[in-house]
Amino acid sequence: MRQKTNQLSKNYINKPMHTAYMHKSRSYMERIIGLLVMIVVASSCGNTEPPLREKDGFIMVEAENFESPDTSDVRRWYVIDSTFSKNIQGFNNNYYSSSSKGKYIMLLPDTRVTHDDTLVAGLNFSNEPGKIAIIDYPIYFENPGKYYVWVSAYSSGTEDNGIHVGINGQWPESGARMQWCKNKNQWTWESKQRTDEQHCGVERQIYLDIPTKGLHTISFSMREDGFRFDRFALSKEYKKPEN
Ligand SMILES: [Ca+2]
Ligand SMILES: [Ca+2]
Repeated sequence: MRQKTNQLSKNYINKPMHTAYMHKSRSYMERIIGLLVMIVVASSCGNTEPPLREKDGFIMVEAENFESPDTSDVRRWYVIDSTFSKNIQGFNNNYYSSSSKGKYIMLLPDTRVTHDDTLVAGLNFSNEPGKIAIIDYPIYFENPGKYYVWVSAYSSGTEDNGIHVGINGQWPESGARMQWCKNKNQWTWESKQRTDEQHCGVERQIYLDIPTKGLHTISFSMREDGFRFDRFALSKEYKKPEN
């Protein structure tokens, strides 16, 4: 016992050995810290979804994979699937089973269902893009240029069939007033722009210009509440996406 105590005191007062121990200890701590940093970086990478990527002039995106910068708006996009059970005005049916991946999004509440319901600009209708219920989709583009925007929507009336699309916080005229008229009560791909002359929309007028190779944010905003949105596609060709 005495011998051990003596040995400990000897080590304690033996400066070169003590310094060596400190160096060894610091080196060990540095390795631990380095390891912890690697674990944190690895886990954060694991939690980060890789960005959506355009390929060969085409990309298709599930609408339910949106990012929402503002959930406090007068209208909100709700993800509708087999588990949705909220009681919100205007939601009285569920079309998830026929939607892609069993999910779609819907703008609720829906207070203007028929033409006789009161239109309140800024509440259940917005002819101005980028004002209400904006949702974002960051997408990496290999090939910049002009892309037609196609959206698969489910319209069951005359007041649930309009939406706007924009890019990087800008809302160009070529993304305003996407419109659906035909094929009610089924998921329908469309790429038409409503105009004063053509209420059912004009082909080839809904498009976005992707300015550079790299990451850009594609956004949608409300035109009419009650809009049901399953997925969208950006395509250099004006061609209806295949289901
Ligand atoms: Ca509506
Ligand atoms: Ca979907």
